[in-house]
Amino acid sequence: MKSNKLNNKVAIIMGSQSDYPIMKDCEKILKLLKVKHQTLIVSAHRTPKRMFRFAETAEKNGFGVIVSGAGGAAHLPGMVASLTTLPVLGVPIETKKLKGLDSLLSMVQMPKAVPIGCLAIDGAFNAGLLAASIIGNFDSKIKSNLEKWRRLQTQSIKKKPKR
Ligand code: RP5
Repeated sequence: MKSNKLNNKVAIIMGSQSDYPIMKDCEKILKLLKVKHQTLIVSAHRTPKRMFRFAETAEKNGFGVIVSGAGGAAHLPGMVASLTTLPVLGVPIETKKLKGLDSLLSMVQMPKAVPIGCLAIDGAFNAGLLAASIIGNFDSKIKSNLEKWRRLQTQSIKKKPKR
């Protein structure tokens, strides 16, 4: 699928409303870095048709990266990745029974041929940073926002611990 405009938007999708308290960290950093984004609930098993529509039109709709949170048998990022060649970053959400190990393994063990990038359990903030870094490859404003954020972070680290 060809897109003529600059695909500089990030889609933040999640399988359930219950993922939002974690996924809002991704919104937070994208907002700070002034990366355009849109947040949606898209479930692979509860709203499969919505997932298909979303994934198949994501590129045409100006998205350059998809960040997908999901918990348990976390198939959402892999399913979405199977329907688009946009980079998909998975955020395994911590679960009650298995502490998110289920979500992590579901994502990180994606079989050969359709990859996704997998962040840490509940790593939505880093997913946002990585998404900004990808967008920054072709959007110099975002790259410089990210560089500034990194500089400030470095400056904020004290040399000695507080006693
Ligand atoms: C997954 O099931 C979602 O991504 C969520 O992490 C998990 C539990 O969903 P709820 O039962 O809280 O809606 O699809």
